[in-house]
Amino acid sequence: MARPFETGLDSLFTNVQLATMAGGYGELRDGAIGVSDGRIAWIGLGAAAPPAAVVHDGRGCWLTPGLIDCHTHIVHAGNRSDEFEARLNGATYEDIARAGGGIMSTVRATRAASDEDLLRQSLPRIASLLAEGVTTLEIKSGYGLTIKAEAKMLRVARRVGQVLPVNVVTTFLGAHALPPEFAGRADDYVAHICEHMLPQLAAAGLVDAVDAFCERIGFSNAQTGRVFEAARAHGLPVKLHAEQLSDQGGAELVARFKGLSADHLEHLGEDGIAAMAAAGTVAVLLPGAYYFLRDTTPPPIAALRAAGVPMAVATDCNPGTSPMTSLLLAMNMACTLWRLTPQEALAGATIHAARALGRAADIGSLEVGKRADFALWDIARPADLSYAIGLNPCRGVVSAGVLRDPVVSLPG
Ligand code: DI6
Ligand code: FE
Repeated sequence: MARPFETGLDSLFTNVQLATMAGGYGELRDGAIGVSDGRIAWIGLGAAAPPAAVVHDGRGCWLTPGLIDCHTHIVHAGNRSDEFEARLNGATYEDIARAGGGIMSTVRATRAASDEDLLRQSLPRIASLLAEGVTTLEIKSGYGLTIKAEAKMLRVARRVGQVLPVNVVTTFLGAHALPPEFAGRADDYVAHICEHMLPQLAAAGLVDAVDAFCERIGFSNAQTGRVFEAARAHGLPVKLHAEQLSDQGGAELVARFKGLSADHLEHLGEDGIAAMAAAGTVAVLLPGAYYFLRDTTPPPIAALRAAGVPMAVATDCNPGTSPMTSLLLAMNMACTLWRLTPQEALAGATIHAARALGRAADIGSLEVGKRADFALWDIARPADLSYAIGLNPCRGVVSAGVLRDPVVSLPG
């Protein structure tokens, strides 16, 4: 069907204040942004805008790139409020993990759930993110730990992107914990990951990137390296849960593989920072886990900043260490707990998050040619997004050029 204005735009969002985040941060007052074929086709002053088939009045709202949550375990079954209580009564996260709870308790619940059940339990959490302007979401596996159950998690993650207006990026996290079937045989499990799990899941088109938990209660530096070699053999990018509870040299390892990101980083040292800076590996900051575990060692923010390492901010939404479904809250925590500036926090949830997913050419900033993913906010200044706690000022979301209400209705 011919469009009404063959030479014009499909749609124009006018009367908006743009925080473009192009090159880090940029503002354009009294701006407008035009969309054609789901892509940004024009950006400029409203007064100079070309004709469009549909014009949306932004009523003076701020318009930012759609937010990107670049690190989540949001597809999982069950919850662990019992462990939250146990920790409040004195147990530590590592005690609970060693006693067979922790990640393994979510593995049991996730293995037992059907595809439909897993989707149904995960959708309300995802809807909570979408209500705050999230347009791209990374979802990790890692609570299945068998080929069948990891495939189920990744299938459900892909399905999320079909039933809700969100762009989903999947990450295979088979090396999250040692499953009981391989108790005492971690090296055998790593071999199983490399020789069977990853090849089959990658062949099924379920894997966009590969991650591991490099930690005393996870996998060693050498074991993680083997997983990364396998990822490289399949042409898949890598990222890593690194230096969360102790310094395992994970950041240097993932940098050596030119990894997309090293995540958590509370115990990151100078060598890791230098390696990340040289490799262009993004630091993904996860203040929700730090807060929820009452950690007291902050990641070396000032040193990362000084070294020019891009910093992303994400929820780490998971039932054990960060049952958080608000990216705005993660931004606030990154500022209050770790002294990021609000501009850094916004870059962390947009352009740097895009880079942590290897998608910076396509999303994360308002630039001609990128996907038309925006969020519209009833705020006076962009810093308000990191400042308010518990207020959701999102007034509209545009996903691939299509305007929707922040609140999405769930299927079924
Ligand atoms: N680090 C984390 O914070 C999450 N996974 C990881 O490797 C925690 C996962 C959980 O406790 O369920
Ligand atoms: Fe995580």
